[in-house]
Amino acid sequence: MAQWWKDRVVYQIYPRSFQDSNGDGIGDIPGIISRLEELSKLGVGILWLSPVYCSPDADNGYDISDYKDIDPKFGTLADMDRLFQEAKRRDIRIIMDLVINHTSDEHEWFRKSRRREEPYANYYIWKPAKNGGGPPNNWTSFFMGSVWEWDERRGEYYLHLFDKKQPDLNWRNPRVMAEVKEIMRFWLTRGAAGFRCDVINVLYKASFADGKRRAAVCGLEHYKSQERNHEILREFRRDVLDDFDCFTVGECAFVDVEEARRLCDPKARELDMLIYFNHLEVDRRVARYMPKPFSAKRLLGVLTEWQTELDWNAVYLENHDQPRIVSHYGDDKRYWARSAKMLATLELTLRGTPFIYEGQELGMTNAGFKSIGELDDVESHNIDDLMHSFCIPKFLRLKWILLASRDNARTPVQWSAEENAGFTTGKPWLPVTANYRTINYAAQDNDEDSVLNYYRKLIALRAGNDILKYGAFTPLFANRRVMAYKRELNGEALTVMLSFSKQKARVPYRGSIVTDNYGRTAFDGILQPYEAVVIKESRQ
Ligand code: ISL
Ligand code: CA
Repeated sequence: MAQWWKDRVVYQIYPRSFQDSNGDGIGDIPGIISRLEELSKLGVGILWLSPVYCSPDADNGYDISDYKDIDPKFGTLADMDRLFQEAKRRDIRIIMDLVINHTSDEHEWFRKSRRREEPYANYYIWKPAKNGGGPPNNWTSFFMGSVWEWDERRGEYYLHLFDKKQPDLNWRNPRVMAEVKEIMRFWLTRGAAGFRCDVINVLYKASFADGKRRAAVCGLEHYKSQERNHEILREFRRDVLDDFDCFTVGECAFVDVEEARRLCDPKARELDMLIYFNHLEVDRRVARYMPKPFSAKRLLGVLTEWQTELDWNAVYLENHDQPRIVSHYGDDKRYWARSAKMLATLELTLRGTPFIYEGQELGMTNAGFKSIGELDDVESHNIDDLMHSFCIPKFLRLKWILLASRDNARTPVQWSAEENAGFTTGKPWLPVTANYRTINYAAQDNDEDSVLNYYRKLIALRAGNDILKYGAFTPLFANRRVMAYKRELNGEALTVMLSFSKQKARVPYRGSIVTDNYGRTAFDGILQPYEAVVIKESRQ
């Protein structure tokens, strides 16, 4: 069924790195408003804002201390209202980040919970020490180490799946449910068009027994996608979301297709679509920190499973937690522009709602960090400590972490060749990537052949093409370096061929060109390095 959130392309803004308006080195809401024209020109119809709520920034806003106010570094509620209005004028809708697995330890609820002050005493997951002072179980955090932190004041441990400054809410407490519903209503009434729901499949902890040892995240089986978690999502729909014209996209940790089918079942409507990770991990061993060689065949395998098993899903190649795609599956040196455009073709010819991350449309690259000291991200530092404790040598730790660090995607958007890439007149909170003098918006805006204009062209192509939006997906062929697939609707088909390699490759398909990143007008069956070709099948 057609829906506005299927027709449109989403653009993710990481507010602190998007555009600074007042010279403090931190991007802000007035900065976003000042760039709406550029976003409109790109052709995006929905913005997802990473958290802009009050936060002490232990995890850059994913630790919220007040859900109903804007952090002063980003602006005011009045600025946010103006952003909703200005975006609406350009027919752009906005979804907010809903982070409800945990809050900040500086949230008023937690400060009171710590003191056992009612009604907050049971808003979080508190447990007494076990066997003479030890933690309640062996679970490990997504950010390394135990999930349990001892609280002197309360004389109990509290649970945190992420940083110790991100205590998990207690989803057994009906008051927590009521609070969150009110928060959702607050933003939907102000103008939000839905939510990106942070780690939404781990809310409900069904038991606190020890976890299986040797799991990447120990304890997962006790809280991932529990029955009650599904119910909670249905309750959000019934009691809140159904009253508004909105959609949800849930970020789901360690999710597989089977679980995803259930979460996105159009009948149950727990989520409208979800964010999974497997397609970005085909060249990784343990989650994303240990590399192994890339294979286009493996990538097509993962994509095929997700494209065919779910009726609809989110499609993305970058976000604020992942390295830049051109540095990951592309080539950020000789074939930088070619490979950035090839990856654009991949994203915009799959079935689903495309999510483009700020700077992706410019082909922004990894940051080129040289030392751990340059990194801001809490996860990078924790993983470094953990690898250190396993005696992994420094040169390897450095190589792996600098390549995969979440900060690679968090450097400021490169708007121009001016100082600090036109992002700020002050000192940016995270340094601008050195290549901003050549890779930037101003240089690409009027260059017909630029990565930016290629994105504009493909977004427009998708908007006017029902095969690309709603056609069925069928894999055709893949090897280590190239892949081909087909999109088909009402007897019409488009074939997409992509090269992930510096070598030429022969493919067995022919037809008239719909789009191509080499600008050619006829296809001879040979893919050039990092070429992307979309053809309309010739009927022979
Ligand atoms: O589980 C993962 C991979 O399968 C992790 O990547 C996990 O889903 C991810 O770390 C969760 O990310 C989200 O919540 C975090 C926050 O730090 C991230 O920025 C956010 O996107 C805690 O709120
Ligand atoms: Ca600012």
